Amino acid sequence: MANSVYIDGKLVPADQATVSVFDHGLLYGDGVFEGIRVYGGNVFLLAEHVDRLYESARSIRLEIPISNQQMVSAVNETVQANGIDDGYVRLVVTRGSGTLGLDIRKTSNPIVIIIADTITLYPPEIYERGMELVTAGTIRNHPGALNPRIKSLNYLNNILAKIEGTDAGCVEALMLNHNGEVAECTGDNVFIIKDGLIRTPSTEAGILEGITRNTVIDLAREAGHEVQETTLVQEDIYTADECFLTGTAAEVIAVVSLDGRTIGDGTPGPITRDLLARFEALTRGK
Ligand code: PXG
Repeated sequence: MANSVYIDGKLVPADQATVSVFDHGLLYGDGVFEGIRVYGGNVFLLAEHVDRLYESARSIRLEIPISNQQMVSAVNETVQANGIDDGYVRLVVTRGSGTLGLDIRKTSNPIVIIIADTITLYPPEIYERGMELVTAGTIRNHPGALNPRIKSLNYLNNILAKIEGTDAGCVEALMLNHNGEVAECTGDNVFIIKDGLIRTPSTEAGILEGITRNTVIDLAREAGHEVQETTLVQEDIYTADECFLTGTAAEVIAVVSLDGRTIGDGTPGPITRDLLARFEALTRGK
């Protein structure tokens, strides 16, 4: 466990880092968060994650009490204080405590929390053999209700889909949008490869615009691949040559079946493995 946690402007021992039961982050899921990787003591794409945090906050009309630059410094300070070399940062901003009731004007003092810890990964055999996926019956939030581009503390939509996945013996689940198109997984973006062309749902599908997704798109284009952001349906995944997921926790991971249907030859494909190698070279200097 982390030994010190940044909360409300200070680093405090982890067991003393507490929030009020009247915090609207707890009472209503009213707040935003980020999950960021640390590789070799460096916080990976910290500026991009902090920018996305401030954008999420702006979308829910939450004013973060410190500047973007102060946030960057506080994250680095917390990582150093915990001696994290390879690990994970959880950044949380809650609405702060207030009276019962939804009115944000009755809250005060948004709370900034930074936890720097180690990370639990999917088991190594899933990386070697590839992941099996099922499609969840729970559809991704309609962008007109709670836009998936906002990384809010309200993650029940994803949790309900994840339960369907784990009930089916999978570690992730595919989520469709309100139009029945492929959106994303519960905590990962999805890509397919067909006839050498790499395709991924566009942000219009109602997804979180993953930072790993954008990094992998750049890496793929640098390697000379064509990448299309487009509409995908389940059938495109069933008939793909390769499929993989991207995310801060998972990095790049092959998908070998969806709903019991084998994708390609049922093993992690060559382009997926090449992109994973490029991602590892970028993050670990391999
Ligand atoms: N879609 C959703 C819904 C996510 O929550 C991604 C895609 C991938 O985005 P990034 O930017 O990570 O490539 C996510 C990321 C956590 C945690 O603590 C959640 C995520 C990432 C890291 C930690 O639950 N979700």
